[in-house]
Amino acid sequence: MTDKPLLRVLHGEALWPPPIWLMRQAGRYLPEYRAARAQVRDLVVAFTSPDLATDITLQPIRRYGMDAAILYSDILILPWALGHGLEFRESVGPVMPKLRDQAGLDALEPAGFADRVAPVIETVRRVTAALRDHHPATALIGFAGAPFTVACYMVEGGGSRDHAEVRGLAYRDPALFARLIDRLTEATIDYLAWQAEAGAEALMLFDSWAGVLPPTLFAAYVIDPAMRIAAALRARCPGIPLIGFPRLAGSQLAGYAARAGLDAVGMDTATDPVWAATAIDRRIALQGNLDPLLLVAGGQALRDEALGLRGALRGRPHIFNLGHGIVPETPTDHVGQLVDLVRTA
Ligand code: 1CP
Repeated sequence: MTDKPLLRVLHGEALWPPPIWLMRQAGRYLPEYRAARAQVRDLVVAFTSPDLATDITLQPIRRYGMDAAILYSDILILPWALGHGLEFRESVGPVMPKLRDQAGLDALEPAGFADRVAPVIETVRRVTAALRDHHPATALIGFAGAPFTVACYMVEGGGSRDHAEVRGLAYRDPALFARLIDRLTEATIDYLAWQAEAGAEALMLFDSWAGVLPPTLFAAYVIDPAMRIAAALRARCPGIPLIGFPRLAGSQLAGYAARAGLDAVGMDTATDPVWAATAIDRRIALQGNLDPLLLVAGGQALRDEALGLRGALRGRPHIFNLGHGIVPETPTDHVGQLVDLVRTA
């Protein structure tokens, strides 16, 4: 068994104080991250350079000693590795070809997938070794985008405000959309299993756009793929804890938690943790959900809300985190203050 606090909570223990890590903890708010990124402008290159990605993954651990490191990569590396083009444009975001028909699906190249993700798996190996030698209480979280969220970017050709194209395709051609989700589900299972085999100690599925779907599509494209991924990983990597984050799911978070077969679910900023604590079985750990903007504001508001959140979930398995990623404007001092505050008995 493990002594790492994050893993103990994922195995169902309620710890006081709770373990803490923060989504996007390796990112632009850190001066050392901006310095590392200045050397490699192309983000895809940064995500697939094991030396650089290992260093960036460890930056917040060196500075703050978080309970988890999260692999420095991106959810869009999976479609990129399936041969779907990807470019991160400065101040635009990700740009990809638009997958809208069978020809787009046929153009994917699953045969090259393992080779293209090999540098990411090498990063997992290196981070695992570095944590073992230098940060033995910190656990490594591997991750992937959930199939629906990855499909959003592939169908829209990048980020989107209303996700009209992806929902339109799901209604217009459900068979094609289901085939796309299937292909992504299969690739996600392999990708997460490879990360676990290389040393990742927990795996997280980011479904950032789950909340744009009505209940029928949510069941088919969010809950179903999560169930299939969880079942396959249970068979291939017994014992590895799984975290799901269907962002903006609202009350659908309860059904997701009940059916997906995961060890923990993430709460987004809008979720009431007291509601989640009653709506979700106690055997499923809750992760979240401080407003990232409080970490920008700092001061009394940050203290009150952080301690309120921590106290509200006392006695049940809870991993302290934000409700979404750290924003670049966040002062580095505030992050250190939050970690200290959450860890004060
Ligand atoms: O240097 C930079 O400009 C990098 C910005 C950045 C970073 C730090 C991007 C571009 N991706 C990442 C890393 C990243 N992305 C991680 C690493 C670990 C960490 O948390 O520290 C993770 C887990 C992600 C996941 C991710 N990427 C999600 C899911 C979580 C979420 O934020 O909702 C999503 C939606 C993306 C897509 C993405 N990556 C980057 C951009 C600009 C975008 C588009 C966002 C959008 O559509 O609004």
